[in-house]
Amino acid sequence: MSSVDRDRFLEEGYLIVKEAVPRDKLELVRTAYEKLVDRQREIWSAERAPDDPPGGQWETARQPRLNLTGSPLVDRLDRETAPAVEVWLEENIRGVSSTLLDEPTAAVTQMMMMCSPVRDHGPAQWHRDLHPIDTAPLQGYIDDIVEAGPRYVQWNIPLYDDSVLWVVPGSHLRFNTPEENAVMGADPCQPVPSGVQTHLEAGDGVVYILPILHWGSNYSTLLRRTVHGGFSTHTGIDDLSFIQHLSQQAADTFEGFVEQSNDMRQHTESALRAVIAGNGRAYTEALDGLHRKRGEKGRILSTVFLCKTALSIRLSKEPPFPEIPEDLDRRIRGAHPITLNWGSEFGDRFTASEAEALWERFAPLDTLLRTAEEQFVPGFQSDPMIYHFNDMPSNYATSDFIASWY
Ligand SMILES: O=C(O)CCC(=O)C(=O)O
Ligand SMILES: [Fe+2]
Repeated sequence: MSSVDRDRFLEEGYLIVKEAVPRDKLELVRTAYEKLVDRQREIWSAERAPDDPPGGQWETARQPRLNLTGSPLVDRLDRETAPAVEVWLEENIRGVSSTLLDEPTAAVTQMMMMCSPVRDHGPAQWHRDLHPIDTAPLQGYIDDIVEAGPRYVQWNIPLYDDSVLWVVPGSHLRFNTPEENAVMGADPCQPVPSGVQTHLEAGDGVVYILPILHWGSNYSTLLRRTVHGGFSTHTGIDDLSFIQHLSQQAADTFEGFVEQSNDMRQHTESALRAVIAGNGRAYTEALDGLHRKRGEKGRILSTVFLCKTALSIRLSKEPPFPEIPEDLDRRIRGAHPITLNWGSEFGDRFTASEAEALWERFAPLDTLLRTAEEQFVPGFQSDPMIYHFNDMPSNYATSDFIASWY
């Protein structure tokens, strides 16, 4: 494995890794992905809407994106295309991720590929991959990262030279500056002065910490085939039908990822049951099960994530309650395992009355996460909203959440 400067990664929020894909495997990986592009194009063409061009999304999307396991493409994986999956287990990708996460068994969360569009779409918008409405305010992430490092790391691994991505070094640990807000507020599709362009050679990777400000600077027709996804303590993949095509070792590794996720689901359920039972000690023990190395900052971030999980569980029961903004409703219905939202079936673990009791205990925290009036901060994956973008509830610790039950 390449030597990895974790301190620099934590400080700057990103790291370039040379030969993430070993040079002697690059051609094999390109061939596998190109076959998947062809298969995905067939799927998009068949799925196209009546008004779409013959190629469907391939022709209309700003950034056509393959999702290897979260779409019908999973059924089109086979021995020929297995290298597209197995590359995720390379030492310079998974091994490096383990070191950066300080987690011996880092799990692939999602496996995707970003492609160049058929016609020029120009620059996208600067953003953080963060939507606080259904996750947590930026300050919660910052404090958690400073305390014990990131819970999730994300990769771009171009199979052809790629200079599309820009980042703002260090922005994962702070709010936007007034200057950044002014520039992004005026036009989110232009360079910001604090930004740095990455220049990656084919097979190199850039790994970054999620709330970093970044920019897809040019979605032109220049050939782009950039592997994209991330690693965490558990995976978002639950359909393992594809592992039959992998080497035994790779198949075993993916089975391990799913076991890790099942454990995390169990810890999540235990934490929520402890809230229902009003057992503060069991609650903190369950949080320690989710992340043994994290302290109070980790616990309070997870508590905010669980507030959203509790809301999602409550909303899965009849009659749905409470009234929530449409954007929150849409997002909370989809699974988001890296923030402990396990999707709609997870609600089935709780009865309607448990869901109601659970939400009663989280509702005061939900109020603290809200703002008095709708407001907006540029650079998030969010429209104006009635939840805080940046600030966590002030002077509020896990002990205050527990104390609020009595
Ligand atoms: O195109 C890229 O490299 C960045 C993509 C991105 O930021 C996103 O889809 O969230
Ligand atoms: Fe992004």
